[in-house]
Amino acid sequence: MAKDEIFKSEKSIAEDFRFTAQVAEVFDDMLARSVPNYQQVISMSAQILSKFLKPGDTVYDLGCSTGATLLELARQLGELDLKFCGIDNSPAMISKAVLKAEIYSKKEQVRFMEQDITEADISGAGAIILNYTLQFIRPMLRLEFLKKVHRALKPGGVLILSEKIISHDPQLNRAFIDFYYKFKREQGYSEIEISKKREALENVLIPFSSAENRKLLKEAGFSSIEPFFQWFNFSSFVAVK
Ligand code: GEK
Repeated sequence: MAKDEIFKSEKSIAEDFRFTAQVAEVFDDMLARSVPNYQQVISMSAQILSKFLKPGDTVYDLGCSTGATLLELARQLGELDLKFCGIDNSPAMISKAVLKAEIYSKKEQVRFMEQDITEADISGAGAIILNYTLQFIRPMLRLEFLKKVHRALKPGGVLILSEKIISHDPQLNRAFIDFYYKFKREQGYSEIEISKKREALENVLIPFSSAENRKLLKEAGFSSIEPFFQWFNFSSFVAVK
């Protein structure tokens, strides 16, 4: 796996973060070292999906990046006869995802589409995964988008939503961010890399609080909503239609 050294160079220019070919190349390493408990959330999601899905159901992953989540879900839920579809608007991410599906011989079961998730046709979904991606959708558009996600699910279908979150309590917010930067240092990122990435994401990744995300899900129409995992400033919800 290529190592993420995007923000290592002293002279890398300050600009807003974008999902370019350079980022896609190192993205699996970036996620593994930047999202705490990434694999655990996927395995917990697989357990939830195995309870709610029926043979023939389709699982959509919106903002699928290089397909890591769907390919792992296809592996863990192999005996359930499910179909998987990943959607992302970064051409470089989708090319990587398609290549990985080929390498793991999963092309029949797992397909990938380059498209904007706010425009994609995802109707009739058994489950929708939206991991660390709603945070990149403009806040004003989030409710409308989640309503579309709700409409697209079959009755009884599930949404898995994972996000970076904030706390409106300044003391706890600061503490959780400090714990997160400690995690990143332990993953081998330097202070410079951490602060450059933070700057690049400043106007691009806009996190809500756990309560705000729950409220959005409720307003979008979901009846049962529960957080199933939280690590300081990262949280995952399951919501049932
Ligand atoms: C994972 N879920 O492995 N339409 C389509 N794709 C989008 C849009 C949009 N409007 N906005 C952002 N993206 C993955 C990780 S990464 C999270 C998701 C992160 C895509 C963008 O191209 C990128 O691949 C993904 O959303 C966000 O669990 O980088 O922090």
